[in-house]
Amino acid sequence: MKLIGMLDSPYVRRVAISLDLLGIKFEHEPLSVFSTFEAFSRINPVVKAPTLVLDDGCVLLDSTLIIDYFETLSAPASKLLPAQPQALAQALRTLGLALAACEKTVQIVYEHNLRPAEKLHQPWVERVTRQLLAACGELDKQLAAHPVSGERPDQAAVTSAVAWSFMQLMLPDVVKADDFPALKSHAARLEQTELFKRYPIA
Ligand SMILES: N[C@@H](CCC(=O)N[C@@H](CS)C(=O)NCC(=O)O)C(=O)O
Repeated sequence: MKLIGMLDSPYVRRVAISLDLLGIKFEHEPLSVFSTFEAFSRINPVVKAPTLVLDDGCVLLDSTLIIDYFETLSAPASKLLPAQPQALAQALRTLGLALAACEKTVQIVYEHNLRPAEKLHQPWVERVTRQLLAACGELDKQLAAHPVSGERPDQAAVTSAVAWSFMQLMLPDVVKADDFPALKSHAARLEQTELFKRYPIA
């Protein structure tokens, strides 16, 4: 089984860390959706990271769907999402906020890096920035109200930390670390673990 994509993508990184937590062995091929577009397209013509090639050749895409596939196959004690409905709803809310923050960060980065400067659409950047900061604010409150404890992080904990590190790598001047203390300390704690260090963001 092969995971395709670079670890500076929060989507690729959350899949790598989740597979590791679930005890799934995989090979990692760090192809870029930009600098190695052609090589990537030979594996997945849609060129989306992450792409996961199963042993039978089936090609999966989208981090949430890839993780869901392995979560479904996992024994109850190994799962990364809680089974109890109230706890599940809280975990999914955390995840939704973290994924929205990733999406908005990617949109801002692409707006700046992929468009010619004169084509940058400032009202769009402002709208997306507002959405990004709202997602971070809600996520910070969510983590403060539902702190993650224990040795083994769950899916919400992994994805929140991965999302935060991605935002700090890409947009530290937009998402100011000290404005989101719960998120900052949560990510700092997980980034120090051997698990996270095995999949460095850069
Ligand atoms: N919802 C998707 C988002 C994946 C995504 O947008 N990945 C970026 C890399 S961070 C990508 O493939 N960009 C290239 C493109 O969209 O053309 C997921 O969770 O996997």
